[in-house]
Amino acid sequence: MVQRNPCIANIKTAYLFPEIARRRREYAAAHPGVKIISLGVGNTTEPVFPHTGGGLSAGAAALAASETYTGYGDEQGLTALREKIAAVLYKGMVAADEVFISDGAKCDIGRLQLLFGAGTQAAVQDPSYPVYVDGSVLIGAAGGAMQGGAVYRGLTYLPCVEENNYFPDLDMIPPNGLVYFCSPNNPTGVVSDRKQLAALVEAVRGKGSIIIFDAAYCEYIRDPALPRSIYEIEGAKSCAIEVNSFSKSAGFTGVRLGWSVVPKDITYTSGESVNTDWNRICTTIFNGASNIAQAGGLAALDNEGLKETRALTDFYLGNAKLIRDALEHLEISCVGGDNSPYIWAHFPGRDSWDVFSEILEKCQVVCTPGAGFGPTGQNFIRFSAFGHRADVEEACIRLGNLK
Ligand code: PGU
Repeated sequence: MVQRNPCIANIKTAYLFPEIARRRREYAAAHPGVKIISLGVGNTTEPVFPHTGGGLSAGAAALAASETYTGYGDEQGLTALREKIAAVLYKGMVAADEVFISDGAKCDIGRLQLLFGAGTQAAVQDPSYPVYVDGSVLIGAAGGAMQGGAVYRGLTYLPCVEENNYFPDLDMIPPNGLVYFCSPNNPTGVVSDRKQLAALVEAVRGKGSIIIFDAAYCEYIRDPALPRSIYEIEGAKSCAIEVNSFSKSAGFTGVRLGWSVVPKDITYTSGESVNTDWNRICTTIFNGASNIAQAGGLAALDNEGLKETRALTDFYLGNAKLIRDALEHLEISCVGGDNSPYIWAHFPGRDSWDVFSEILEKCQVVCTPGAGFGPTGQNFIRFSAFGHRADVEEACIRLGNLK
């Protein structure tokens, strides 16, 4: 018999979103014929726009002709796409060989942890995208099993709550460790401003730590004063890795395309280059993103494609406004939804799984219980703005049943 990886035994039994899907199925089975609307998992619903879709089609067609067929590409991604991301999205703040194309931000968050391995101190915003926590536990970084509630021993939870404007106490960041930081934030929808991120970078540099900055929702930022990338902050190139994705900007959740920026300035305690190791990891256990997806990514970064990104994100932000207005009409206090596709709604004194069940039963709307994102999420519900407009409108009317 082969021994089970003890880190797997440490992890919570189910990943958050499959658990929500299970409860939805259970409800649907008990209530046949009822139309359930999902404002739960952040999954895109609208078709890829024509110019970007044309890139995907051309990528597929190229594979079907002998003159244009390509097999494996460079593990780090197409040079043209790395260059285009560096030039168009980062305006030259990062170099093409610091950009590594991936099959999505979630997969990269998992793989990046191989750079640091077991025993690494890790801090997460509380609440946060569960992959930072579960991924850390899987690799043994958190070093321990659950402590009770939703808390893992060995992980530092940085509460981000109304009282601190959803920005953590930087003194709590562990030295020589990792800090996962997401802005626009999943699940709160709050975006950190320039001053806050400058303080984060300064604190992290002072502690000899590294930020894993998740910018998956940066295309939802409408306020021009808010930073879209951590590299807009001075000093970040020596202490921050950024993960990003075409999922929510181009509707590529099912296509699978993302990237990580690993600056050459970042070194370990030993002085070795993190960028060189990331290159080694990518070439060893990743065989490159799909060439069809990358052809779509190139099109998404053309001027026409960028207009499509704006239109798609405008659409989901329109949904977010409807949801936020509906909740505020019910006098439910919330944040997010203006520069982000998530709304974080407060249900004081209530258990978030109970509120989840109440919303499912009274409104036939699926949402995400805040407790799934960490201990401070206990009295909150996350509403996702990803949905067809008519469904979102109907869901907003049904939320009136909560009165
Ligand atoms: N980073 C953040 C902050 C996310 O919220 C998500 C998706 C990803 C990365 C994943 O990006 P990919 O490039 O598509 O891999 N979060 C969604 C979907 C749930 C999930 O498990 O990824 C959500 O509902 O939170």
